[in-house]
Amino acid sequence: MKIVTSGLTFLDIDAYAGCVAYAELLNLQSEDAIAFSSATINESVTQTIRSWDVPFSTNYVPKDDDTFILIDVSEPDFLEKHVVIDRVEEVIDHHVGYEQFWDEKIGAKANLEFIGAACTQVYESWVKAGRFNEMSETSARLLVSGILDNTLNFKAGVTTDRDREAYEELLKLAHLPADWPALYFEECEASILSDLEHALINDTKVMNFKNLHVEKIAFGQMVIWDGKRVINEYRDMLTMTMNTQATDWFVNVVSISDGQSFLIASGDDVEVWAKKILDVSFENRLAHTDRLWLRKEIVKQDLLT
Ligand SMILES: [Mn+2]
Repeated sequence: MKIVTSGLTFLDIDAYAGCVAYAELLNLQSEDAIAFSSATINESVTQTIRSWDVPFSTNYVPKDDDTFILIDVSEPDFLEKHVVIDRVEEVIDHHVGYEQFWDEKIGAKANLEFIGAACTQVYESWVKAGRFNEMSETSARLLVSGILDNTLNFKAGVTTDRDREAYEELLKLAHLPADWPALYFEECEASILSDLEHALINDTKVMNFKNLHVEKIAFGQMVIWDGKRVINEYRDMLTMTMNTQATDWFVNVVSISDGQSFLIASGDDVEVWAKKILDVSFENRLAHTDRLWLRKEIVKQDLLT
């Protein structure tokens, strides 16, 4: 069986949707495949989305002859815990850094491109297979939501025309309400704020950076509608939560409504690093940017600096 899966610690809507829609495509092509993850499904998969009838397995244990398809992840140390790396047959991801690793392992079956959403790549796989008109309404709805989320309603710098085209085409099959973007992001924010600590931990990665003078930091991200409100009302809780995760940490509060990121640094080393790569100034460990930055864009910026 082909196990379509993603990362180790948490699953966002881009990964969740991409796994479900790609497994559906494989099933249509008479392949034995399921979408599976044992990771925590985060708040970007809203209660509304969870109420849809989504074929997604959370308790399957892979067998010795299973193979794996990775969606929305390619970092070898960050894969779903059941994945056996030598039995990965395909990777579809939009994060940078491990192109050469996968090229050497699986060649052309590694589809690694820096675009807005892995869901866009999955949509394109359907088109390439000539089966797009057979996609279920549920998969189309999921992919629409994954693209919206990962491109931040097309305001994120990672957004490409391919993401916009995929979204427009998927909308035709999705039959969602016209105000779905606002409904989706408001529901995400309400869910995050109802359990801020948990949401932040679920979207925190321990990472190292070329330009950073400490070995590693915990990098938390929160994508919400109104960042100013969250900073004003919840900053102490953000700080306390990150202090439980690591000595050195960084939080990126992504504010969709006003197109900014609010950045919080744990101390001097992290502040110096962020200043250097993002050209921002901090006051009392807090900075804000004049555009939206996603964590994966900050990773890229670090590599380019
Ligand atoms: Mn993604």
